[in-house]
Amino acid sequence: MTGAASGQRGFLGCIRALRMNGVTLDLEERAKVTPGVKAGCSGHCTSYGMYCRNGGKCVEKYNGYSCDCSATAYDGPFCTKDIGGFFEAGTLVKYSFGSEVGNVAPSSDRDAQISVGELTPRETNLMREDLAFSFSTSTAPSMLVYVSSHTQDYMAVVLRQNGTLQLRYDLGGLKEPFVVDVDQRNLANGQPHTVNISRVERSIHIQLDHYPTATYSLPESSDTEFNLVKTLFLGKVFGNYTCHSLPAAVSKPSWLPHSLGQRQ
Ligand SMILES: [Ca+2]
Repeated sequence: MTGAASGQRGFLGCIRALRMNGVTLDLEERAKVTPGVKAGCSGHCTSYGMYCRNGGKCVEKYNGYSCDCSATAYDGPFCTKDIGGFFEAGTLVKYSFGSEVGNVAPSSDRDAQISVGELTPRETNLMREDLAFSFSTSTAPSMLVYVSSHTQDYMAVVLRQNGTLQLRYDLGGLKEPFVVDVDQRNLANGQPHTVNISRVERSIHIQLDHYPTATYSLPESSDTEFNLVKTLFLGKVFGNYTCHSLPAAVSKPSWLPHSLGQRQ
């Protein structure tokens, strides 16, 4: 049953299977004779919800529906419009978490800084992260995402020299960062690729494009907390006096010096 009593902001949605004191009340009969209430629980989303794409949520409206794209990386009436940025070589975008709010990065680089501090507590210690993005490039090695912290903890997603995807986690406790070489596909082929990474404590799930999700586990000795998350970089790591731009940085095994976290 859809609809609402006219003249006031009431319930919008469907009520079904109404019972009181063990008696089923005939809602459909009553709906037919009540203005604004229709029999059946179809609504608009049942018929048209599939037009909300990319995980957009169909929202019932009084005279139709709309797509809520807020939990997706898309925009537009049907969540089909890509929200993305084209990066020229050496450029970066950074999102600062927590205490970096309002700070402006040195302007020597063409970079954009967007503060998302309001979204996270001032001191952010994460037991879990979810990260999803799409990219296309013909250039490898490249740094896709790097998340720094006020500690030595970091995570990074890079394309290696041969175009394969690599995930690096250092949450402390390990001599070397935990490295996952996702698979042998060359992703620097100009085609769009989708990456989904989620970590819950030691357990890491990575899904690449439509391939099955692969699961990895941080070693026992690894810390499970991503402490004092600071900045998310796309495209390049940027410090006050040093630019850890690619490709040089990625091609070295120790491309992220441990002191980097403190320096930027
Ligand atoms: Ca840690």
